[in-house]
Amino acid sequence: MTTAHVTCPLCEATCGLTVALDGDRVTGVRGDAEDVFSRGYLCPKGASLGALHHDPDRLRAPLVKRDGEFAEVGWDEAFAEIDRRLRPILDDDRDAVAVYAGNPAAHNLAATLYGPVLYKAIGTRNVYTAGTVDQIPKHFSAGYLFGHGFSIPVPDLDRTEHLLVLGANPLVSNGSLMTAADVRGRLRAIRERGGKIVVVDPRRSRTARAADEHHAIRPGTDALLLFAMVHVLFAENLVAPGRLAGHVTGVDDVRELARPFTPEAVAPATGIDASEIRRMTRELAAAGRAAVYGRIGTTTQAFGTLASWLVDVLNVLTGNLDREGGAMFPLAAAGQPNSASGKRRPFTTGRWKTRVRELPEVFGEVPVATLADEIVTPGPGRVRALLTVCGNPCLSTPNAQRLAEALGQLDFMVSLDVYLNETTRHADVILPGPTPLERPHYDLALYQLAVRNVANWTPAALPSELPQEWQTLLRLTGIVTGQGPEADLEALDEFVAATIARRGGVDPALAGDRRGPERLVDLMLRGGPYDLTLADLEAAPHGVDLGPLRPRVPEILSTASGKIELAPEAITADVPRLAAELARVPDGLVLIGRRHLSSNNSWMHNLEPLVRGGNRCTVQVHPADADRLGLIDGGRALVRSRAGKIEVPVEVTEEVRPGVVSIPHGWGHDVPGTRTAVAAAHAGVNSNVLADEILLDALSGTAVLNGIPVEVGPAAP
Ligand SMILES: Nc1nc2c(c(=O)[nH]1)N[C@H]1C(S)=C(S)[C@@H](COP(=O)(O)OP(=O)(O)OC[C@H]3O[C@@H](n4cnc5c(=O)[nH]c(N)nc54)[C@H](O)[C@@H]3O)O[C@H]1N2
Ligand SMILES: Nc1nc2c(c(=O)[nH]1)N[C@H]1C(S)=C(S)[C@@H](COP(=O)(O)OP(=O)(O)OC[C@H]3O[C@@H](n4cnc5c(=O)[nH]c(N)nc54)[C@H](O)[C@@H]3O)O[C@H]1N2
Ligand code: SF4
Ligand SMILES: [Mo]
Repeated sequence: MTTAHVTCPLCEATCGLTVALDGDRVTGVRGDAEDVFSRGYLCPKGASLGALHHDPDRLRAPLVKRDGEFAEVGWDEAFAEIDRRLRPILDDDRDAVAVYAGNPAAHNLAATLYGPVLYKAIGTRNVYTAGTVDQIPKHFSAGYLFGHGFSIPVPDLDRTEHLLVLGANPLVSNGSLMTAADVRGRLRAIRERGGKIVVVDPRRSRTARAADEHHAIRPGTDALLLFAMVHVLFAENLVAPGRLAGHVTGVDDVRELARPFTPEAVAPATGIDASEIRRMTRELAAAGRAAVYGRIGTTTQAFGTLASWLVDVLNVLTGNLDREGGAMFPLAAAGQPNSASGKRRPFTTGRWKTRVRELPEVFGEVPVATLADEIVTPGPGRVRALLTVCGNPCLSTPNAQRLAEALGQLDFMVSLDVYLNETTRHADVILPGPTPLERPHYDLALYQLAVRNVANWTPAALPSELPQEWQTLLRLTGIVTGQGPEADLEALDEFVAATIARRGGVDPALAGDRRGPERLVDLMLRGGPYDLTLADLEAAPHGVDLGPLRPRVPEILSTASGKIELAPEAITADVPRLAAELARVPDGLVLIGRRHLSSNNSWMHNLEPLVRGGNRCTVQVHPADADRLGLIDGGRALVRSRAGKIEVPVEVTEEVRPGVVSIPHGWGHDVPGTRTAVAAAHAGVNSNVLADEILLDALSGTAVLNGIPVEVGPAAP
């Protein structure tokens, strides 16, 4: 019996886990009580790492499709097939090859480091990620406000006394754009020290139930509420940026922009009383240390960028940005933007536009909502090949049915994935990778959003029969750069290491014999702000605590002016569209999503321990709506939108507000040609058949996944 200490890579919380091993069998997974960040916390998903590792359906060899059937092949054969079929398309038009990188790519060290190398080598403008069904509005607003799309303030959970949460359910999601292992304990501690938690959410979520106060807002109207709060701050002389005053421009512009958004004006649309909005604002302003925090419910909606911007406008105007207990900028040990180069390249968006719908690029990518358009619309520049990396867009992106049909029109598709599932069944070649226990891990992306500065290195707990994904990604890089499947991977890796070393201002030779991600992380740590090396982290299996968040203004600011630019034109240009909402009388039902502690988007439903306990894929309907629509609890509903229709079991509950129905995403596993037996037996339905690819946040192109107009009625018997 041995034990291994690993950082869980399944969600953003980065819990430390202790894995008990008997040879190569996982016999148990516990929270690591000594982990400097998570202190023993774990959730059902982390506890299922062993089930994932041993899942018989998980792919253990490359698959190539021949005459419509997948066959297991050797790695050389798989790469030869890719070279043969992808090269002619690339030689003809680089943009004809699209990339879709999914959520686990951000939790996967190989994909984080070597994925972008490959995408750049392909040289396509058609880069799509799960970001445009997620957080791109926050990058957009952070980029313009602070100068870098990754300069995202996170609530200083451990010291705040007042937390205003909009559109997030961290007690279930375990936190997002807020890396906070054991968020449950951290939120409880806020209340134990006399602080207050206020939740704005159309659903009485688990977090709402645990809060002091819950406001059931109408979906998609957060920007109106937040603007009204800004209005009240100005109207009642509560604007107090404090230390930030000398570091902010645009405050007067914000005052003018907020003028029409009085509490009375926004009350009908938001469903929140004007007097409540005034009280919420006064309490926020009066709190010594407060943070406003918004997540999925505020980003994947019609005014995602405006809402994300206004969250930080409130933080700035109340003096809570960059203050202890407020919304602060983490300082990660590795990979922090700007840390060494110190160059100021003003943030910009729209450097290119998509071919069919002319949607602007943001943060180097374009909206996945238009991927199907790019495949099905003929003409020069049409997408003819697709590479997916850790993604399941057939379940996770809007008008999923149309996308699935579009994938059938591709000339070639490659997927890096651990399952043959709803998306990868469309691929011609599937390249599997090792499990989280078979690969090293360091949470490069998420430590940049952590509520406490920490660093934790995980060596591979078990050997893998499969190549590491960084090797697979480099081999693909060799292919797309014309060096063929036998390209010199050493030389390619040397090149990547030299680039990382230059960026960090360190000598690549310092990493000695290390290769692959080990070398890159070592170089990044050496170039980082704490003078750490990988050896330091290897000597600390429970992590290194680098202390609470510290103020970073003005050093963090990389805007053209060197200030926080509170009213950038690129954002305020969308305010008239929001103002038009004031006159709109809300009518009809709208659909929102929801998450469950035992789910992880679409892909962990093949693990028995996570799907036990009844069908979770139901449409939640308020009793008043159920009566009006003739729906009964346990019956079946037909839900339609412009994009499609699905049938789904009804759950009548007061958890959702009237006028709102909720269906979780990531289900619909009953399609033919997959190899996920457990998931197929717990299929559920695909809610993204209803999500409309036409409905986007205007600025960022992020899909509207919350607030989709729908009609609901009883399904035909
Ligand atoms: N309606 C609605 N839709 C949503 C959302 C919503 O709230 N409502 N949420 C959105 C959000 S926030 C996100 S992030 C997206 C997620 O969208 P996606 O990232 O497209 O979907 P996932 O379900 O995360 O699928 C991950 C895929 O990666 C594979 N995978 C897992 N681990 C590995 C690995 O180590 N290596 C490789 N190569 N593959 C791996 C899995 O088998 C699976 O196929 O969904 C979005 N869609
Ligand atoms: N257990 C579990 N954890 C996860 C995931 C998972 O699938 N399962 N997914 C991971 C991923 S990829 C992400 S991005 C994060 C997401 O992390 P969170 O954003 O915390 O996750 P959600 O549970 O989707 O919370 C969104 C909340 O917004 C509410 N909402 C919907 N529309 C609106 C609106 O218009 N306004 C407001 N104010 N609220 C609205 C919903 O009712 C819901 O409670 O979770 C991550 N963690
Ligand atoms: S909360 Fe997230 S990081 Fe922690 S055990 Fe669960 S899935 Fe893993
Ligand atoms: Mo996400």
